[in-house]
Amino acid sequence: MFVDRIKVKLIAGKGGNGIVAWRREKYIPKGGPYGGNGGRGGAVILEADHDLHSLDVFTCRRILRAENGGAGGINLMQGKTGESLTIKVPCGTIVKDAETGEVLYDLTPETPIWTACLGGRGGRGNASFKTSTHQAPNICTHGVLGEEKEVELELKMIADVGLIGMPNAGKSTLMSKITHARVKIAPYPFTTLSPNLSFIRFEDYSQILVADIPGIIENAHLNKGLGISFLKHIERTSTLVYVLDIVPDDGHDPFLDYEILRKELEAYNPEMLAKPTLVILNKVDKEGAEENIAEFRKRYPFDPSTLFEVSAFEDRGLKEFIAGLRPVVLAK
Ligand SMILES: Nc1nc2c(ncn2[C@@H]2O[C@H](COP(=O)(O)OP(=O)(O)OP(=O)(O)O)[C@@H](O)[C@H]2O)c(=O)[nH]1
Ligand SMILES: [Mg+2]
Repeated sequence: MFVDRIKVKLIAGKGGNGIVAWRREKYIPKGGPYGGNGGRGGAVILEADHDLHSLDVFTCRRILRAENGGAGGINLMQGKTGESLTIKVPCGTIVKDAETGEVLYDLTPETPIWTACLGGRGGRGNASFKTSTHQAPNICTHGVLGEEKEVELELKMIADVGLIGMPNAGKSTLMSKITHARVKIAPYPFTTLSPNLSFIRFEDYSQILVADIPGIIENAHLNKGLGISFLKHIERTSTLVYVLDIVPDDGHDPFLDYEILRKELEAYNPEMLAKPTLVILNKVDKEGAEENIAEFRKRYPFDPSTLFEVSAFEDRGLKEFIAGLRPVVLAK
């Protein structure tokens, strides 16, 4: 399961209690109050991490709790400060109030750390209540509860590039050839059921994160097929790559696929059409590909630098595609 939004509860540590104690030493009669203060509870801190790309880990960690402060001790001992809990999340995670949806914080490379919940203060031991007129206070206070927040973590961007196409267009095959991802490929629709993410790595150590997104069909924006969640995923990639089967097995018009995909994106959010876009005409090894390619080029006069003839299966045209993709992504 690829998780790009999830609700979690953050609980900072409770402050430790103060205690009542008395100094008892030989030759020091009426030693006075000697109970220490409790320690502060640990805070919950969120930290952006470049190496993380999904929120999957939180599916089995819904409640994230920092350590409580320790109670004060005798002999004026201060309680132990609770350890803070630092939670690593992908760069570009937005933290929202789970109920109101209000954005509480945006974890970006410029603002990578947020103290989400402060730990509770420790309680006071009886020694801290001693005054000139009240020499033997018999009171102490409890530690305060730590702050608590129910938040929704959401990834603003899931990848640099989103592969969009009809089911069975060859997106996963392409993904398996241009990245090191091992993904499921099969000759039937809806093989991919949740996005796969992986990198194209370059010799200079730069990289492009690619998302292989499940197939989109007509009326996906009305939640048909695997529905709207994948349009949401596409919305959260910065460059779009249409993958079209140039000779569909059932003989339908391949140009229709392109039209449908565009319409679905537009119906969901017209701003998606403004994203940098490349088109892959896949399966050019199939019979009849040449005529369809010529027809496609005639109907849609794409800039040649954005249209690629590829056979993901036979490893054709992939180098050219990656070379064309790189400057587009880097320009973002
Ligand atoms: N002839 C040919 N077949 C291909 C090519 N690329 C993929 N295929 C085949 O097309 C079928 C579907 O490939 P997938 O990569 O699973 O397609 P997908 O777009 O990921 O499909 P969904 O996950 O269902 O959306 C498989 O049988 C692939 O072997 C190609 O370039 N040429
Ligand atoms: Mg697939």
